Amino acid sequence: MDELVRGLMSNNYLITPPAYFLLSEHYNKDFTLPELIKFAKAKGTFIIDEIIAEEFLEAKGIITKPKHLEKFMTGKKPEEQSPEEFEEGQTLEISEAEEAPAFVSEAVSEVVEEAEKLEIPESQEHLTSEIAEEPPMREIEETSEEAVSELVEEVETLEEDKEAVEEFAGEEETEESFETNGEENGENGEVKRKVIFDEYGVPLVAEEELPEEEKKTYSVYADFKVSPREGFEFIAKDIEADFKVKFDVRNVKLKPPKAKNGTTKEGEVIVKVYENYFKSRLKKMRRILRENPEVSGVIDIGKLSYINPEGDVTIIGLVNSKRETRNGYMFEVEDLTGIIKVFIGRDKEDYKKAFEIMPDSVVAFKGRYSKRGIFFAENIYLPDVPLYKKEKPPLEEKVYAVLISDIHVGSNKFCEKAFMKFLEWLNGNVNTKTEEEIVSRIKYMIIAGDVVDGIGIYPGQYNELSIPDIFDQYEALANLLSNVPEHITMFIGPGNHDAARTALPQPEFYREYAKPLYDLKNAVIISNPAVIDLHGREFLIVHGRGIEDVVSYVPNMSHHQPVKPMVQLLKLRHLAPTFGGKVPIAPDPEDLLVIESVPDLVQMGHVHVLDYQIYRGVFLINSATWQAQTEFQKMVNIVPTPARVPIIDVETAKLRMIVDFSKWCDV
Ligand code: D5M
Ligand code: FE
Ligand code: ZN
Repeated sequence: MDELVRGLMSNNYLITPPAYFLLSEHYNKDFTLPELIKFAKAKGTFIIDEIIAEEFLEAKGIITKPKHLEKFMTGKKPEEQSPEEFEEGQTLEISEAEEAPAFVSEAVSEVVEEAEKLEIPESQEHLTSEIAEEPPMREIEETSEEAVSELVEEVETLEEDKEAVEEFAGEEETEESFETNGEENGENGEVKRKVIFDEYGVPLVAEEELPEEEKKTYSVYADFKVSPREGFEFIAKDIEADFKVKFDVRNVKLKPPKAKNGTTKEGEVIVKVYENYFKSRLKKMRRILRENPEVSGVIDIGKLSYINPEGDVTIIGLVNSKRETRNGYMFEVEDLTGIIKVFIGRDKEDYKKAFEIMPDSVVAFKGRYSKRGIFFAENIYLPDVPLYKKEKPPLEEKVYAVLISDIHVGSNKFCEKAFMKFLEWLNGNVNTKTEEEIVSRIKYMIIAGDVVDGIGIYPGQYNELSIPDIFDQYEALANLLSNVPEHITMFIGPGNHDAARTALPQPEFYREYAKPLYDLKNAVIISNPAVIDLHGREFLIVHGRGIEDVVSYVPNMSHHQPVKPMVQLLKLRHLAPTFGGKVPIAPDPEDLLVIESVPDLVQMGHVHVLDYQIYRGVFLINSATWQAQTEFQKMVNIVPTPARVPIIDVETAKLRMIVDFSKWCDV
């Protein structure tokens, strides 16, 4: 075995083949093993993948520009950006990403040019004198002055950004942190390791220092078997199944942009990909917004200067940035024809809607264009859903669906006893007549992601795993789910803890890991997101990481009441609007996270709290979890509500009952 791989493995680190490819030629020449290990440890990972490898080589000064996307976009990985940092740098980063993500340095020189133009006092005078020539409308004059000082402020912010970028470019201080003192102190309760070198200088770990967890013995529930209660009548057996997977990411044919000729640079293709992604978002959202009769007289941003300045017009655009000012909110809005600053004053009726606009969402503004290049908005229209929903024809028979998510099998906080009780309940072990009626008519079960706890999801997670092997986690889950009565069809989609692509959308579970799930007779694997049609009712199933971004960008939103941010996403008709926020989004040529058709029900999980609400006839529900509070959640004050099972009446697509198994959740 190769020395680098062997050295890493003996220290309990793994390396992916692409990372190996990048690192192997420099190993022992430009860096040593302890340096690499120290770097990975500082990053909180024990898997050295391509991204870590590139960052490492960059920190060592071996390569200059990392190749992977996030770096290309912002100079930082999104996870490394705190929300505050993001807000500061947003104007620069997002507008670049949106239009055509050029290298940041180019952006900076543009910004400097813009700054130079704007910093000349005459230009300010020029603007004010123009205002004076306009009809003496006090309100406009004030706002315009405001806008000017806005721009000056902005220039200052951008100057700061420039400094930040320069700092980043010259960043080499990581170098210092590479002294090899031979001793590694664990953080987050990790096992302390002493690096010992063998005669060839390869670090080794002494047998007795291997983490005790390695010797964990655990059950994968192979002998947990429940059979349907004798004599129990399962009416659902005789109800004909009526389901279709209406939308699944895997069924969308995506056409990746091609390099024009053999000499096209990889970077150009990437730029094209982002361009296409945002074009697709704009196109889809325009269609949705135009369904709103109030959104009329829509004009391209590029044509604003041709119109009569007296009349009201509407623009639809993607919001590159948003900043609160003394008198209102200032946005930078873009469509395929141009970019414009949009201002809405505090005195406007729709001012409050400005809070709901997340970066990169698409909205409509109605108002007046001033020739100085600022659009003064009177109204804001979010894409939203229609006020009323058409009733669907009744069903002949009552039929129910069970919604769950975030089972987290493999976590030592997985409520296995409660989950087993739930499986017994599904098999007819009920307590009341109502429960009997319900169980007998359950025909579907939907599982919205985080079905296992996964491996290496966050630093220190290893210590909270009861099943420290991803294959065994899926095996264990499949063993449990094999006890779901066969007449119940299960729809199972991935979440951020699953073996699946991290970036949204997530097409499916990686088959080599989750094979036992694919092998379940009555399971249908779905993507995240997916739309399922049950008896003519549309269920939008999403794991729900987008909730995190709403909580960080929109005021008065919290993890404790996840349905509010869910409503917000529905109003924006997008499952994760903000690019470069907490949630990584894959720049597919088509934006598959747009909520294109209005669902009857939206199910999400992820935040582990049961919560539900009807919004304009759409039933939104967060289906909580089967995991009790973890150490991490304790630290950040996330209080889960495990083992509550919502039962949905398919006919109304609304809640029929919540069954509580939490008294068995005593982990
Ligand atoms: O997410 C469970 C809950 O924990 C959800 O509310 C998000 C929160 N969570 C998880 N990881 C993080 C980090 N790294 N920062 C902040 N909040 C987090 P789950 O996906 O099940 O882990
Ligand atoms: Fe989860
Ligand atoms: Zn999750």
